[in-house]
Amino acid sequence: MKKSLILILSILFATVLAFLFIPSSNSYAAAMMGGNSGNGMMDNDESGHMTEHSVDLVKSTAPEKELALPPILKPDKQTKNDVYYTVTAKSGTTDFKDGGSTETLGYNGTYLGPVIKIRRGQTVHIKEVNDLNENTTFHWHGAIIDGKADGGLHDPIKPGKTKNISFKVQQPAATLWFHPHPSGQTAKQVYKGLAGLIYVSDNTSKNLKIPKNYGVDDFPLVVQDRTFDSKNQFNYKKDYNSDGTLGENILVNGTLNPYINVTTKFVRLRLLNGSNARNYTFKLSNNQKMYQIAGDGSFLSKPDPIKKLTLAPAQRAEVLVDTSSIPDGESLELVAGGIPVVTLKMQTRTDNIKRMPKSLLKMATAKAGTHDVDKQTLTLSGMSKMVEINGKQFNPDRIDIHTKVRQQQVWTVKNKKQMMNMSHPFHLHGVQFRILSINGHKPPLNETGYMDTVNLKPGDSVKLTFKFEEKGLYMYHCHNLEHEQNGMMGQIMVE
Ligand SMILES: [Cu+2]
Repeated sequence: MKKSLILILSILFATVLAFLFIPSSNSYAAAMMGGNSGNGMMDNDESGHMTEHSVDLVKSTAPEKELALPPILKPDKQTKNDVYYTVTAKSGTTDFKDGGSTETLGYNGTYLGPVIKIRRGQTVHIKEVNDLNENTTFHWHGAIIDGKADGGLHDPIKPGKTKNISFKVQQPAATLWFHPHPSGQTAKQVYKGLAGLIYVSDNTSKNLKIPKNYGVDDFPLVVQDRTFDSKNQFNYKKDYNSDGTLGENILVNGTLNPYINVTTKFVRLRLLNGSNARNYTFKLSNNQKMYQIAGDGSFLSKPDPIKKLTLAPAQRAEVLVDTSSIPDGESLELVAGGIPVVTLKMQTRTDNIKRMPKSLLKMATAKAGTHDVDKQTLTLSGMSKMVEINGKQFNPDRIDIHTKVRQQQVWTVKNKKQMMNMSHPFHLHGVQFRILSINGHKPPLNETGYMDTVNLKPGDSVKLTFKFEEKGLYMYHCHNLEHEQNGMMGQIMVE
């Protein structure tokens, strides 16, 4: 009797242990395999190869919650042509789910940051405050901005210190973002919550008949993947992977299992892939088309009807969803890799716009200049801690490229095909570029606008053209933040 009880108890104990440890040992094993690529890409059709280093997204079991909306940042002061803001990086705690608060970082809050609204032609003054206990920088991702204000790793702001920057907005309407870029700490600080949105407006965005009522028919979606440890913490050290840190839960604007009440026929979703390393392929659950209207740095020339949309880390896209075929009371999900990202719940809806605009932004086809062009070829290669550009790891004391302001540039960026290979999102600071070609072919419509991050699949060769409108030192790098930190980065001096 006593022996059999002990036997039953030990079987129970072993089962409980197995349940407790299998998930973490799996992700540990997956992380340790390192390597191969796809990088947590859920849609294998996008990466074209299987991944060993993967942490699968899981469907949230958290109770559904209305999507959190980042506050619109109130200016400290505003005149006809100038606007003044204060942005403070700080630490705090955030309640994401039952079981305790999570230690996080945020701008002017505890997780993520506010939306900063700026207008073309305006001069923006930002007071950057570091209330963290370590160095940080404020990088204005996608902004055409002086190298000194760009927030690269040469300009760390020490704990308790402040930096003031100013820049004139000289780019078209777009959804940009900001995040830290300090040496060695970027990936961890972003993972813990430092990221915010910038909405650039201009006459085109003002005049277009598209949804633009914030939080009513125009929603930001900052999509991130995070793992909560047993104490509900983001344990960056434990989750770290040298080929990109992945999490199993999708957070949208910091909300787990979010929904939106849809009260209009058309909904505008401004997507930012704010993850360290995961790619997402977004679709609607009923497989209907979305209409992409904007990419990283501008509207497209016209809406692009698409059934799916892949965004690599740092990339943005704006899509319009036509909900007219969905009855009141039903819902539609935006999904990625079969996992719900956000649920759109249909209420009684008003016709906020009658129809999709036929055209959006007048834009000439991107062309490479024929003479007086600075040409560069950058080859991304390697994996894990040995990631390189043109065979070199990043060196802060080395300027890789020298060029002149307003010089026409044509860069060929290649992702070298290797045995173990990954996709790399290539990001260039201080400019918005146009894609001339991808593997010798014209880019698809949704990559014909202005962009600052282009995703290169293994073997891809992408030709870009742009000019630096401002002077200074700028970084270019893989936006898989662990790759960036491990050396897949270079710098260009613009004089
Ligand atoms: Cu990379």
